[in-house]
Amino acid sequence: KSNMARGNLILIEGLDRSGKTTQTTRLVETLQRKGKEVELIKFPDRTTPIGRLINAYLVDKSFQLSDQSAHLLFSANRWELAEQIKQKLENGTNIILDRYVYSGIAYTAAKGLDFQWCKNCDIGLPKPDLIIFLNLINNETRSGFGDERYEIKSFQEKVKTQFELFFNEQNWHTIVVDHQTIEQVEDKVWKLVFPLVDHETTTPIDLFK
Ligand code: FDM
Repeated sequence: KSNMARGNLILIEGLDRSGKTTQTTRLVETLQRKGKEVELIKFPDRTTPIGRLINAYLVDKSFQLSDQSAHLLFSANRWELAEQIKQKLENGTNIILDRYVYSGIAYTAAKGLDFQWCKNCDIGLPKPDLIIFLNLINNETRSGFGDERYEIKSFQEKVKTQFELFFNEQNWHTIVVDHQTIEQVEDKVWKLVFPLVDHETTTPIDLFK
């Protein structure tokens, strides 16, 4: 069984308003058109019991939760789905993730918590075969912040600084999205994804360390 082709785990990360959701949706559609088995998983998954707590925390700024507790909930939300993700990959399904451990770490570390502490609870989760970070050099040009807890420009700047600490991470690719059309970004995403899905992946699923 270990020699059988498995699905690829592909992550699209980025700041708010960087186009993650548009790009993950388009990528899934493209893969489906090419006849590939593919599924989209968005974190936080707000539909699980833990996800509903996270949703309440994000939409209601009077919802009281320590930064540590909030962080652990986001991580627990990933662990809830970890076994299912592994199973699906092993059955040959490609999984596209919209946010994952790097968002988890960057958003909490931006509040001033210890970076390594932030990483610890995610150690052992399946590690993406490809990480695409949609970078916004200047988020001045993009309007449309909502009013969830983290949708404040000054905080987004801090989050970006934390994301930058991952730029040398293995499998990490950054796409600058400023002044680019959706189609131009989509094309760059596809150039990274294509080589992966074009051949059979047989290496074991790596774990986040
Ligand atoms: N977020 C997301 C975190 O703070 N930690 C996490 O582990 C994850 C996955 O939740 F502000 C933040 C990032 C964002 C918010 O995300 C909700 P979406 O993508 O806007 O739903």
